[in-house]
Amino acid sequence: MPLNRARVIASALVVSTLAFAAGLANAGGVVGPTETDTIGVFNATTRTFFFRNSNDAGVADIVVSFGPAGSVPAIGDFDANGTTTIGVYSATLGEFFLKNTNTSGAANLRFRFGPINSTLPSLIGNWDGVSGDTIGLYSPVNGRFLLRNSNTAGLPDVETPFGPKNASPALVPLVGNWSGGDSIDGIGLYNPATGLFVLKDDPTTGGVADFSFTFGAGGQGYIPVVGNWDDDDTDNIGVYDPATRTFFLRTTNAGGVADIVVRYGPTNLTPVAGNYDGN
Ligand SMILES: [Ca+2]
Ligand SMILES: [Ca+2]
Ligand SMILES: [Ca+2]
Ligand SMILES: [Ca+2]
Repeated sequence: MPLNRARVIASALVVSTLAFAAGLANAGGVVGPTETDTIGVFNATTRTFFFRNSNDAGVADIVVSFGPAGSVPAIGDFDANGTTTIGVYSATLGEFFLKNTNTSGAANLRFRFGPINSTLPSLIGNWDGVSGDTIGLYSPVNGRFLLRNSNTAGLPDVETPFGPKNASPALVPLVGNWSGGDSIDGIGLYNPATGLFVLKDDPTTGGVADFSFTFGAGGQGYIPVVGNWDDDDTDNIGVYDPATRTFFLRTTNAGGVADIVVRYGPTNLTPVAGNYDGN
């Protein structure tokens, strides 16, 4: 089984006006056999998640509304039972709202982390390899990942420097188990201007990236996504084009053409990915 679940960290909804560059193959999508991460979208206006249990076109398998106005997705496997469930981060409140089922209702976990009226993108990942996914924040100004190993209020357990400080344009933080072999999620950064992904396996130490490659054209408003699309033990990357509601997914952490191309949902939503059905 895959050693980890996927998360999507893109907090900002970026609008693209250009279609994806030619050259990406295998349109139509591929459905993984088991334990596969699959696509979803989040409507920020209504705070509604639309999860699909296969990486192909079709209607949502799970529709659930959750979270206060202004929230961004913060989904994960918080109870370590193999299923990805809903969660949101409210930058205004500086609070995470996490739930262990994909059903509406009150959060199972609600707590403060970081500043109120925050400008920091939120993160969800398994930083210590035990007890499921927990929270974090990325500080663009300091170029640091602020990671906490429990879903409770408190200070970061780890502050990891990775990537430049104050990059312009702002880099988008990523979380994924890039190399497998354990259940620890690594960190990463995506440059929306160039399409450069830089990925690091160890989330707790600074240093050079383990993977560095470009995927997809830069400057098109694409939003990165992370998931285990092919049911091996590694998470891989992809990009979502909000203008054409298209996911371009890659099953290796290297440059090249998309292995899976799926159009899903309305245009201009926020992409997410996870193992919603535990299969
Ligand atoms: Ca779960
Ligand atoms: Ca953990
Ligand atoms: Ca994979
Ligand atoms: Ca699945």
